[in-house]
Amino acid sequence: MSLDLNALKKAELHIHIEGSLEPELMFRLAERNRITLPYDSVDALRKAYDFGNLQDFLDLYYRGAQVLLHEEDFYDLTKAYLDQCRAQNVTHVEPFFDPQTHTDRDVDMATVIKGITRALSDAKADWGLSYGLILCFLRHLSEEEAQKTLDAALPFRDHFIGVGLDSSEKGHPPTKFKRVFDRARGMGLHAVAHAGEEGPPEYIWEALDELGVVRVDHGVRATEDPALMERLRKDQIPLTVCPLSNIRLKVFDHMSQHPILKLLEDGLRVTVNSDDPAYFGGYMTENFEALRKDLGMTDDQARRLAQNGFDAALVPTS
Ligand code: ES4
Ligand code: ZN
Repeated sequence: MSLDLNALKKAELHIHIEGSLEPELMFRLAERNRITLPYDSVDALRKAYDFGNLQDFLDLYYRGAQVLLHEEDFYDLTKAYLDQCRAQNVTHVEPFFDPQTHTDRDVDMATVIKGITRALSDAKADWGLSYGLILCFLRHLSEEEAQKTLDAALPFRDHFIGVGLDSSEKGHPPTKFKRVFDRARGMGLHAVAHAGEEGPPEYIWEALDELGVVRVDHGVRATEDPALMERLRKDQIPLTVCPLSNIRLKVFDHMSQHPILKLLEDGLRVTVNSDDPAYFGGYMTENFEALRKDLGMTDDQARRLAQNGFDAALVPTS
């Protein structure tokens, strides 16, 4: 009998909470908030999830998030994700949220943060989840807008543990956000950033050396740069790799070409994550299952990948 990947205790370090919005909940919230979606049915919406690249996905992801208006909506979104975590033995999570996706639609920062954190703290009380929330800046917008976003979040400083950088990578290098990351780190926030998903290895160097990140989100294009591989290995910088995401967004043609096990066997601290599970075809267990099916991941490798998730956490895990 092989290892039960659902029963394996796991930690998730790369999940955009807005990316856990399942089509069924999107329709329910649209109805509750009297918003018309440009799709006739859940099935029609799911059929639209056929992406040529990251930008194709982001266009649908930002549109989907428009059904989120009230604190209760953010609570319901987060609760549904955490119910999945419980069912899949994901006992520690460090979710991202994208405040600008909401504040730019005149939804208050307080509404967003309170709804998300109430669901997280309920799960902690109900079943022992441990967590830390990470505020992400949208890199296709300006650094000035990122600074304003950090300002708006300051009344809720104790509700999040770090800052991240997401959205369209190409043409938006980490260096663009050096000053806001310096400021956030000065406030005791941890820094992480998406780098080397679609963007070049140079962006991973910049995230490390200019933004001071302690973890790299994706980072899979590091395989193109031997000196960078050595740096990541020597410093044991965690990579939050998202296998199903990388296939759905055509970073690699097929899972059999995914470098995650090569990275692991080269001694890098790699972790498995779902990224945007409602859009990419699965949560944590499905990501682990895909590695077994298409890459021949062994039980020992699965255990090491899962343990890396806990070792790479930014706050104490349960
Ligand atoms: C994202 Cl897969 C991915 N990459 C960059 N930004 C994102 N936001 C949500 N999912
Ligand atoms: Zn991501």
